Amino acid sequence: MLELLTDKLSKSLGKLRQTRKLTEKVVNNTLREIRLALLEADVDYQVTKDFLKKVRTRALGEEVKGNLSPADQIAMIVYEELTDLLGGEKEDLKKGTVLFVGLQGTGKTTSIAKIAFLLKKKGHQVAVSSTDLRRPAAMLQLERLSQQVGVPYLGFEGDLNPAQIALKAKEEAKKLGADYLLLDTAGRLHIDEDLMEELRSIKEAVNPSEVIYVADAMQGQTALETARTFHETVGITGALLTKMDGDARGGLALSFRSALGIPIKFIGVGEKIEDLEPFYPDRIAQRILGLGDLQSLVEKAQEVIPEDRAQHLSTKVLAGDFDLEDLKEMVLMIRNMGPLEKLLGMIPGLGAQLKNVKVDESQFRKLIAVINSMTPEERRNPRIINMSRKKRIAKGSGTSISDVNRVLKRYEEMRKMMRKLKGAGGVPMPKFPFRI
Ligand SMILES: Nc1nc2c(ncn2[C@@H]2O[C@H](COP(=O)(O)OP(=O)(O)O)[C@@H](O)[C@H]2O)c(=O)[nH]1
Ligand SMILES: [Mg+2]
Repeated sequence: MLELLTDKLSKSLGKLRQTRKLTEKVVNNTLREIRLALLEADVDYQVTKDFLKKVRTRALGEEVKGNLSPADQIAMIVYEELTDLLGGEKEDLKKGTVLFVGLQGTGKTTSIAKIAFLLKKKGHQVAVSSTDLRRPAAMLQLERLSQQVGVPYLGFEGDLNPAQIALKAKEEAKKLGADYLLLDTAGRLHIDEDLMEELRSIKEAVNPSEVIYVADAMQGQTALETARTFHETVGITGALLTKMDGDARGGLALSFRSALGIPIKFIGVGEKIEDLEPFYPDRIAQRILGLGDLQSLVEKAQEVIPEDRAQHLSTKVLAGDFDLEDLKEMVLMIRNMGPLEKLLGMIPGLGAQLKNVKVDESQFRKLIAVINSMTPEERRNPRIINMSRKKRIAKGSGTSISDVNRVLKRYEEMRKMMRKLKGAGGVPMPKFPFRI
């Protein structure tokens, strides 16, 4: 997700590291590179133009904050403006009847199941229903998915039209005491008046709390025009971008809010039920700048490991105080969380390096073996690990001295990153580790 942009932006901001002063020339050069990166990532032309204008004004006009280097200063401005571009604050899904609309195959039905799963995990009462009468299999698909998630699917016998189904579902959901009714609708390959009329009638029947437009991120900018038509004819309150796992460019995610004034509420990052993330503009901006997404990682961790361990670990991590024992626990925990490539991208400083890197399981086994062969004292205080200790550890773990060195280096890099994170707490904004 967004790898292309991350790669280009962190390279161009990285070049500034040598610069002592933000002259107009330096700013212009950097902005030219950022412009190319954005356009290449398929970000809307006008959105790119407006964005750069804001960054430029601030870069040339603002006093340098605290003791930030020029590189950090620009990175901070780009970070803040990116966050703003992406929508600023995270927006929750309003309780009530939520209508999902969009073209066929964009991922509406799948996403409804994913959201039901997410909301249920948070303790909400969720029900789902479908008004998609066009394809016989469509309702069955949602019914099956709802069974998988464990939320009620509201289906009705008889000859009902989509608006009637929607209304009945709303009444039924109310009886069940559901906080959310997620309503699926039919799609089309292209926009047509029939579909718009159908969606309007459903909307009128149930007066939804939200109308979520589902778009396939891989379609890039063409999806903006389609979304605009949906917005003008049906009215949209939020967007869900699917298939972000496949789109390295991410132009739609960056353009959507600014071009249409509609917040993105979720992104789909895979085909499985758990492959959905709430959309946090600041965290996405951090990821785009190659700063990782520690917060999401910690949250994911909390889902799979006991609460007290999670608490312990995240406190230590965020306090910049963690040892090899913690590193081991973190790695073991990460392995229990799912596809490694996805998770490692969230670790600050690792995202950009991971491009095209296939995670090598054997490296992780080695890391665990090496740490296991250390004494408790060595794990707490790796500085005491001298050559003879390294030899012993390598022998004990069936690895080599260079493997031991690699583990210690990884640890040192992470510790530095964590320390910066802690240090960033002293600077008013932003609260993330600058890698540049
Ligand atoms: N890789 C990936 N595939 C997705 C995502 N969301 C949906 N899909 C796939 O897209 C296809 C169409 O999804 P579906 O929910 O049936 O689309 P609908 O016609 O809009 O209801 C299915 O094969 C889904 O598994 C996503 O975030 N990532
Ligand atoms: Mg469907």
